[in-house]
This record gives sequence, C-alpha cells and structure tokens, in this order.
Amino acid sequence: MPLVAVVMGSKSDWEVMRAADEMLTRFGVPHECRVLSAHRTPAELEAWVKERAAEGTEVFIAAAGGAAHLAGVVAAHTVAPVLGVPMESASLKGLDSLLSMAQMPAGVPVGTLAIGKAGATNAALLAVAILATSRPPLKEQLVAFRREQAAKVLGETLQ
Ligand code: RP5
Repeated sequence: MPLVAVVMGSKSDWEVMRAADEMLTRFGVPHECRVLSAHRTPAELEAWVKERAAEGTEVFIAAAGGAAHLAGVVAAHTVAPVLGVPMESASLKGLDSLLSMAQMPAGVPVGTLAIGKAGATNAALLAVAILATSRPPLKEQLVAFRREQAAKVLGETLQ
C-alpha cells in the first residue's frame, strides 16, 4: 500500500516529478506515481483518490500545469493532506499553475510548493515530514538529511 500517492496531469510532467519519486525512494517511503488528469480523466481520478484514501494512503502529491485543477480536485475527494506542485507552463512560465493551486477557496486546502523541480523535491520532503510526525525512524532520516545538506554547504570552496 503506497503511503504517498503522486499524481500528475500529463506524462510531460514526469521529467520534473521524477525528483519527487527519487526523494521518496531515497527515504524508503512506499509510494506510487501515475498520470491522471482533472480534465481529461475526471472519473478515473476520483475513483483512484477514493481507492487510495480507503487503503490508507496518508499524503497525496499532485502536479499539474496551466489551469491546474488537479490538486484541488484530489483534495475535494479526501481529507488526507494534498501537496500541489505547479508545473512550468509554456505561456506563463507556471504562474498560471501556481495561482490555480495556491488560490484555493477556504475549506479545501492544498499545500502548494514552488514551481517545477524545487517544488517536486520539497513536496516529497514535506510528505516525509508529515509521515515522520508519527514515525521516529523517518524523523531521524530527515535530521540526517538536513545534516548532510548543511555539511555540503559548509564544505564548499570557491576557485
Ligand atoms: C496539464 O497540462 C498537465 O499537468 C501538463 O502540465 C499540462 C500540459 O499537458 P500536455 O498537453 O503536455 O499533456 O494538464
């Protein structure tokens, strides 16, 4: 059973969303990644969210670009936390995706991350942090990750 379920609106999002997949794998979090669209496959999306939520998936990550309704629709069908990753779009560079996800009306939240790869990576890290609130070993892994990151910065030399 996937603890984290990652969905993206198009296969064209995968190049970016691979970063979330890799980070969840690095932390050993059971997860699933798949393509489903709020606009192109609405019925299948609803069925999938309900099925995963009933099975015990604890966090959803949804990535989409343009008129990005995917994360909001996922959130409409579950009370589990939903993290949205806005994809960079050709015409508006992802500002459209970001605002579509972030400007949810009160009552159905989507935790929106940064546009693109940073958002994909951070969505996975935030999902890990959510799971870690009730899993001490995962929390230890997160602390070690931050420590490694800090050591890398402190070890940088210029020239
Ligand atoms: C959204 O529209 C997808 O999430 C993608 O970011 C964007 C473009 O999709 P394609 O036309 O590449 O399938 O639904």
